[in-house]
Amino acid sequence: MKPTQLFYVFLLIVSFSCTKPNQTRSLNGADWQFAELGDSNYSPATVPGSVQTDLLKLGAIPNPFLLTNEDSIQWISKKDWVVKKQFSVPKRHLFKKQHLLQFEGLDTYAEIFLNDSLLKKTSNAFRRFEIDVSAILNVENELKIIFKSVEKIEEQQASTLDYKLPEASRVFTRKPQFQYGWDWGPTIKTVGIWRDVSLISYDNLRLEDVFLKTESITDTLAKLTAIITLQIKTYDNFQIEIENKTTQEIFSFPVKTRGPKSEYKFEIPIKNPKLWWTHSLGEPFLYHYNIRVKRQNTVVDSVSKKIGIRDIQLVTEKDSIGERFYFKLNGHPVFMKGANYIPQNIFLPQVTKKDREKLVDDAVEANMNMLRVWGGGVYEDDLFYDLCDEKGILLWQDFMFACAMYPGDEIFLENVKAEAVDNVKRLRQHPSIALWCGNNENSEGWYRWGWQDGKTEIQKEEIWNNYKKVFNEILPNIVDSLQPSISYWESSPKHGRGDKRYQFEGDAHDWWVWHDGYPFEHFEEQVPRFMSEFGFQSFPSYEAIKNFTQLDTINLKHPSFTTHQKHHRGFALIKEYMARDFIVPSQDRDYVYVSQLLQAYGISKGILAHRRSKPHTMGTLYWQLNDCWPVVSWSSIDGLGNWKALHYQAKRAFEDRKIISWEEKEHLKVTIVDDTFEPIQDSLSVTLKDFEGTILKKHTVYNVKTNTQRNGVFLELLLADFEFEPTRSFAEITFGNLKAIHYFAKPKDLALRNAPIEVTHSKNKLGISISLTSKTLQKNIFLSANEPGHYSDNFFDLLPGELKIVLFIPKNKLPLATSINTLNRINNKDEKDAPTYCIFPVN
Ligand code: BMA
Repeated sequence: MKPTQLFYVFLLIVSFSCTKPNQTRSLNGADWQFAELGDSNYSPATVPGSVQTDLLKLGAIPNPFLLTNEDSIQWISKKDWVVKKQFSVPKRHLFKKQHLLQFEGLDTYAEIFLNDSLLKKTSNAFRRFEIDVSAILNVENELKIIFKSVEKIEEQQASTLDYKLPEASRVFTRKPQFQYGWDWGPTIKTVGIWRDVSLISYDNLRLEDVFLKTESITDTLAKLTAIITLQIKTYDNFQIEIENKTTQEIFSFPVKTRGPKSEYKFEIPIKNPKLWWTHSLGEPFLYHYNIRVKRQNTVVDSVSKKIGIRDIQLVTEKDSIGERFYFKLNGHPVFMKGANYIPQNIFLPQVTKKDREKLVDDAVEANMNMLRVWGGGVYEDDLFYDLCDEKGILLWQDFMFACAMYPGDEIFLENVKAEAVDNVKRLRQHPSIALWCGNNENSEGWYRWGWQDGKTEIQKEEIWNNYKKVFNEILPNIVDSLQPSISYWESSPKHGRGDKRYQFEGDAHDWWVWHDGYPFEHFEEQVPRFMSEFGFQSFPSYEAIKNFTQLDTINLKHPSFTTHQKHHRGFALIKEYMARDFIVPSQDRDYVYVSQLLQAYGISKGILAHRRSKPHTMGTLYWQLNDCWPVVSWSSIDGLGNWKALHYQAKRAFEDRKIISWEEKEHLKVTIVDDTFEPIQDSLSVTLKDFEGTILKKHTVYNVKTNTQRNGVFLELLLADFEFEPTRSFAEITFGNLKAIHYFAKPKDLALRNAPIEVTHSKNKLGISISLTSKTLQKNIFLSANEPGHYSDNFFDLLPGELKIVLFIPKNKLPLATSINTLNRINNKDEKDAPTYCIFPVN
């Protein structure tokens, strides 16, 4: 034996006899390479990433977010691609007994090779794969993944059926469905390694999964079971330590390992538990845990968890009119306020931690307590759920199926099963998860969208049976076995808008407004038990428009709008609705502004109608919170992260205590919705004023007490008793420090006056503080700077004599002079008039 060989034998003995911690090495990075299959010229690639973003970085394709470039990159998903990396493993790691390659996300039809051995073929971008590579791992390695074109495979799969599945071939591929084109998103079918890749090496055992399951909660005790799954190589005695870092308690359990994969259960109590609440109702309190496996006093493997103790239930009991639909958090019914969330970028790995934090903060700031992770997107990254846990946002989590009927062959069903297990296991620890929902609009589509036309009875039966297998068997069974404390809901909405039960049972989507052209007032009629979708489009910010048109000015005739407005009737509908309620401006810049006011006007009408129907209605989630690129869409935050008028308006409409007024049978009616746990008492006043602030009449009701469970009419005035001109007056309604404005005419009919706004400013640490005042009512003042940034308030009404202070927080360091535009020409028929324009020198 040579001395070097002797050395290795020695090392081997050392490594076998003592205990070393497990190793996880990230294989992410910019040191990957990619090429079209068959091409020997490789170019640099980044993981996580996609072939599209690598090509973009190389300058080989134009930026698909700009102009009409989206069309020119469609060839990419028609090809097969290779992504590879050389990596070395230090000898001391190679000695470990077990080596696993772990892929968190492969998009999508992948063939994985290590050192030229085919390890596995995969076909699901939503799954995590672990492959044992112990037998073939070397010091020097090449990991190679071939991605097959989704289009070729889908074509082949479609040809095995004697009917066409609605809506498109995307149903055969388990990858984000919105990437096949949506009415707010581009068609970009990404290809590549979209989540982390790592190499896990161990000797004795590995913590595969830890779930700290809450069994029961009382004021004095939360009973938890720690369910710990170990992958075991060495059968031996171990110690499992569960440390509650928050209470500084350590629970220690001896374990004698059994089979190669075993589940262990331990009881771990929390005395006098502090509950997790949404940010609006309390503190989203989290307990911090460390779970360690020890052998001979060495920590072999460990994991940290943050958990929330809370009880969340979906209540769907029958009542006299149908079936209720509301969430109970820690025993209290909670009215849900929020929006539908879609992926933040079509190139999913491009979403940064900062982007994620900002969006969840934006939801919290707008007084939302629930987001719906919509089924056409993705099961989001862990960080998104961590943020919702920390910031107190509940999540309605769809499984990733949307607007289609899916196949039901054995391979597909097995694939779906594995995907659901992976994701429910990954997400079940998050206190933010409130519901698992099977799909978005699949059953509504089947019954209402003509999908059954032209199909034989046998074909229809087969398609519907396949639907039932996934959404009535596989998914509910998995939720029930892995996260039994959370409800499963088959499909959103429960009934389509053609169904009589729409208003009385389950959740609903109101697309009478927009798709069917109904006026916004429709939101106030047929109010359902829980509105999980309703929406209206607007243009994005000037910044976003200038970005994709690549112009310095706003030009709505620019050809890039052919790809940046995805709804075939989108522009016509915006114009039609605008003409109903607003004066349609002729200048493009003003049109963009009024389109946002229109969206905010319509959607807040809906929100307030739903809120004042509490407890008949117990939730309102508008469509949609955000965008995945810069586009004209239903979002309240555009693709560059800018708040549209709707987001500011939603913030006002979602306030926990809110005065809501409406007109009914010649009366002005007022309620105060109170979503807190603490009713308050005060005087409720309605002051009628003209646009110059002259008081025409005041009416006060004393000792009004809010009701946190249900709403009632607190004040009712016969309008005929007032002498006023509806187009020249408004009512200022106050209750303690709450305030609301009621207009008696549509925005287009208000006789607004052109009067100056006095604007002063000062610079402070955070940005620019802008003070505004005017002698006359100024409706919907829109502040816009030539610098990107955020405003503490915007698109607001300035009452006569009121002093309003707005903080502008710039995204970047401010240049020497910043110009801020105050635009409020919503009723200015004289288009030539220039809006107020101020240049603010910064120094
Ligand atoms: C809803 C959503 C999406 C769509 C939106 C606007 O039904 O589920 O499918 O983008 O309508 O049309």
